[in-house]
Amino acid sequence: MDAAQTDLTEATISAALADRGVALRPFRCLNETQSTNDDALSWLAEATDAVDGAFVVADLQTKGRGRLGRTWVTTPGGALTLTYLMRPQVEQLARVGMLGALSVCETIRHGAGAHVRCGIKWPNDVQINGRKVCGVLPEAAWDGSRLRGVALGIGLNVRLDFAGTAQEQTAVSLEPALGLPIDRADLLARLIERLDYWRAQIASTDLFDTWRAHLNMIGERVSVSEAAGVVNGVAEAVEPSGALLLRLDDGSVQRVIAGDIALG
Ligand code: BT5
Repeated sequence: MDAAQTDLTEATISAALADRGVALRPFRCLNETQSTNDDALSWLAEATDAVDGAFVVADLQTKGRGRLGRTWVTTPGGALTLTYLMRPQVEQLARVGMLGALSVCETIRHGAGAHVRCGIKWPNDVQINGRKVCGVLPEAAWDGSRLRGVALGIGLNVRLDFAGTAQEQTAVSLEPALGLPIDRADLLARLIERLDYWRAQIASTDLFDTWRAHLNMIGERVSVSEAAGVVNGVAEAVEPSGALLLRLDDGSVQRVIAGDIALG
């Protein structure tokens, strides 16, 4: 393994956080786990030191999930697989996914060359040059009607090779896209710095405005697959709630709360 590609261990993570001036906090670093979101949700239930900003990171995730029970693919050492814990207010829940995608986008953009077009595909995929480099999965934990906390899951491809896989045409990894070796502990520290920054701004209009400015399909003709089927139109705007406003061919506006968007 190259010197720039240190293992993810408690020691390398603590050192990277200190190097980047990021506050130390409780974190769990696992060699292998099923899903860091499950670990984070259990940690939230224990309630001991699962403070806002605590995180779980794993070198290998064997049952990573996406939205709607979809599978999230990783290989050992190939990705940053992270869940960041938050204890936001209920009315801030819609902001959690925005905060995750925006933090990843800014982490990637910082220091990347002009050939790297990094944007957010509504609602919260991070893409480089139109290919998915990161998926975000916020999952809330409730005690009856009281919000216990949120597990903000982030899967960021670092050096996964998608050749010959189902994601060959749609996914990308950071190292080939940037043309640079990436130290995952340092990448993690830079990402935590951005997550902390936007966590502190969760109620601000700046978070929504900056997320919106990073969206890459506004003004484009798109098709959106949602539970009720596929709708086509122009992605006209987004609301502070995160909903997408789609201008249909008959001139009416449809509000889409959740779905998968594609160009064309
Ligand atoms: C997501 O779902 O994009 C959210 C993914 C969240 C993963 C993180 S990893 C840490 C935490 N722990 C977990 O168990 N999950 C979170 P969705 O929008 O539903 O996208 C899933 C789809 O993306 C799949 O159906 C594939 O088509 C595609 N896909 C799977 N793995 C991929 C990868 N590594 N890179 C790019 N695309 C992928």
